[in-house]
Amino acid sequence: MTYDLWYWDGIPGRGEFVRLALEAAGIDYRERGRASGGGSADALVEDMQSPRKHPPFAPPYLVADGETIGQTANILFFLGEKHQLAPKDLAGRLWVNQLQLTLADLVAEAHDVHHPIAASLYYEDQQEEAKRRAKSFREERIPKFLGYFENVLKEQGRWLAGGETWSYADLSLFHVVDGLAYAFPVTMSKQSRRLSKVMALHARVGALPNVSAYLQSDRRLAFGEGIFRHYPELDG
Ligand SMILES: N[C@@H](CCC(=O)N[C@@H](CS)C(=O)NCC(=O)O)C(=O)O
Repeated sequence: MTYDLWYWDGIPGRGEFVRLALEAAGIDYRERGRASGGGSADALVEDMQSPRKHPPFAPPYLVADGETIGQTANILFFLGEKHQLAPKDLAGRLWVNQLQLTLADLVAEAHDVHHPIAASLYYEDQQEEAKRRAKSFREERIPKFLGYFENVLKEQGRWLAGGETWSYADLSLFHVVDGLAYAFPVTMSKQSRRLSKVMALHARVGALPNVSAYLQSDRRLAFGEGIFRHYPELDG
């Protein structure tokens, strides 16, 4: 079965967490909201409006065998179950979901740095608030979140859920580190010195053959106007 992934065209966005899991596991999927993937942005808007039993609130969502699954962490939970991208036991599955939800919190905060007042307003109209928000994000939140993942890796070893192989949470941490390094290069270059385990995991995920092939393909979109944005005045 080929999955349909629906997400906005032009940015990696939250769709990237799902895309990375599909790519790393070599699972067939179609990008239905992306022109180069055989879809279009118009198709996404239209599809969102079509009646369905379990409508998504926002993209990304995945259509699998007629079922629509929304919310990034929920989609990954589903893929984890179906394709063994997480431990088998309940405690391990909940642990990986917990890590994913923690990353989702971090992603939401990274977005709110450049849009602290409203997503519907231009950045320029909330730039002063963004600067204040960025200071606390840089100085308190990035160190707290990434320090947490560093400590988890100290306990677990090579992968966030322990064991010999990656889970979808490892892929997501990879993408968050990539996004933060793009948006906050100065901050991340300072932080990375105390994050040897996180940075090693980032390198390990990037070197997985399927991930590395994907990163070099035209399916991988560059950062830009999405969640992770680079405004030099917000970096430290
Ligand atoms: N909690 C959701 C957030 C989904 C979300 O915010 N999607 C964005 C794009 S990344 C969107 O299009 N939101 C529209 C809206 O919130 O109105 C998830 O993790 O999937």
